[in-house]
Amino acid sequence: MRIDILTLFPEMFAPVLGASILKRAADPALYEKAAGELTLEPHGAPVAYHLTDIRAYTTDKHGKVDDRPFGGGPGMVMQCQPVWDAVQAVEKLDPRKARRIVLSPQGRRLDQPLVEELAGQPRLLLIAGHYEGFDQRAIDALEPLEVSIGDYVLSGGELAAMVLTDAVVRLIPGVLGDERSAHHESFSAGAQGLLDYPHYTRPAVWQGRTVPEVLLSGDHARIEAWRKEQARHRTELRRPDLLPPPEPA
Ligand code: 6GU
Repeated sequence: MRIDILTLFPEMFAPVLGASILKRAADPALYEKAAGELTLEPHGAPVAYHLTDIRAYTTDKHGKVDDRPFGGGPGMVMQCQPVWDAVQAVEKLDPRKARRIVLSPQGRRLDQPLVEELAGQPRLLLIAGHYEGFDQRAIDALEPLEVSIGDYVLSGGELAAMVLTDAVVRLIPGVLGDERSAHHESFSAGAQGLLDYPHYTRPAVWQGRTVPEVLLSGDHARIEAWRKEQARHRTELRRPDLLPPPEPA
């Protein structure tokens, strides 16, 4: 998958895309043996990131990309020209049609089904706005999917773009070492929409706290049943909204 990110703050992304799973996903050295079994980008990794500074596309001689809102009010609005021209230029860099996404608190709330759908796309183009957001005419002309990451307000779409990128990239084949890890976690189809069960590792006793006996038993059927029960119990307690509605009497 190619992921284009358009932003006024490309420097925000380097530390996040340059660490852990997001870094591994774009490192061709890790996929030399896997060629043939996986879909790889031209440089040889499952994912390619491409960052674009929207300001580089403004035709304003002072580099301006925003202006005061018509009708008055606080804050600044990002103008149509820089973002439109940036999208046109970036889309030409690759023949694959990009799924355009604007990160916005007015968007569709991101959830795991949407993440899974996006993970199946060959190319995403993420547009992060700042200030009070984009001139509505830019949104109308671009016809993007607008996506929010939750009901709270961020200063800009950049952190939301990183959250979306992380959630999507870890589902791309080859990115996680063990394909089962993604499948069983909270909210994935493999966990049937339940929260995850609790995890334990060595030592078996820490500050007087023990590990549930069943996990040391070696009885894999019992372990699986215990984990299922824990997941259901936790979900009931913490997130009853995730459980299927009870059958009407
Ligand atoms: Cl995508 N952008 C901003 N500015 N705030 C948000 C958001 C996005 N999602 C939740 N809050």
